[in-house]
Amino acid sequence: MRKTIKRSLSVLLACLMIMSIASVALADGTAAIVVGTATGEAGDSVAVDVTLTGSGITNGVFKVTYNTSTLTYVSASSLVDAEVAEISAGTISVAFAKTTAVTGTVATLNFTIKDGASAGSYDLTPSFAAADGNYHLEADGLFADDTRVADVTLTAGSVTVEEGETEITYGDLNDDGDVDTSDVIILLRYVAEWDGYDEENYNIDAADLNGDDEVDTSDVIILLRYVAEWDGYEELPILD
Ligand SMILES: [Ca+2]
Ligand SMILES: [Ca+2]
Repeated sequence: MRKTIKRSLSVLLACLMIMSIASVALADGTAAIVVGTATGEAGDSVAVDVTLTGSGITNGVFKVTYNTSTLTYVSASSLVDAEVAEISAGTISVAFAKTTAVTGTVATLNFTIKDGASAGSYDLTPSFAAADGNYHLEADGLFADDTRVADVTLTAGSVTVEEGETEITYGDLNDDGDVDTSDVIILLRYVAEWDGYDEENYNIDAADLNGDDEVDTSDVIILLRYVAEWDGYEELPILD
């Protein structure tokens, strides 16, 4: 049933596009398309609302572009049965047609933030190439006297990617997932200031095993005892 409705909507939209190319009447009205914002970390799902304001707008087609190296478009949900589709990598088309005026959230776009995405703010940009004919907002009824809205304000949104909390495995200086004698050797050499045994090559943040904000021989002793399975050294760090 829903499929049928969607298909009819597509046909209707196609007809409307042809009709609007044939006779373009510019309305005095104004409208705005605003893309919202969302925040998350790599791997998170985020949802961004696309809202429309304006008077008597019944149908339209516009695009939203996004950064494909940071986001993956997943799906869209819509309160107005808009047709939302990724028409090319990084470009989402939003089309809607109603017999009554549409205002508010036209679609909610769902993305996932790619693993390894760098922290920062990434724009979601609505575009509205009126000259192109396919992209337009119209007011005053679906079937007759459609008038194209001339003055559309577009406001970009964004997805802000935050730095994820990196979990520290205390004692694992070489980040191989194990805490063992190789980590003891690295820590000994770091404390003895051997060349190449530094923060650049090893996870020295994981080496402060007594929580005194220093990495020194007391931490070496704790790590040795942990690896040798001394009583009372079952879990790192050892804070007292
Ligand atoms: Ca290790
Ligand atoms: Ca320490």
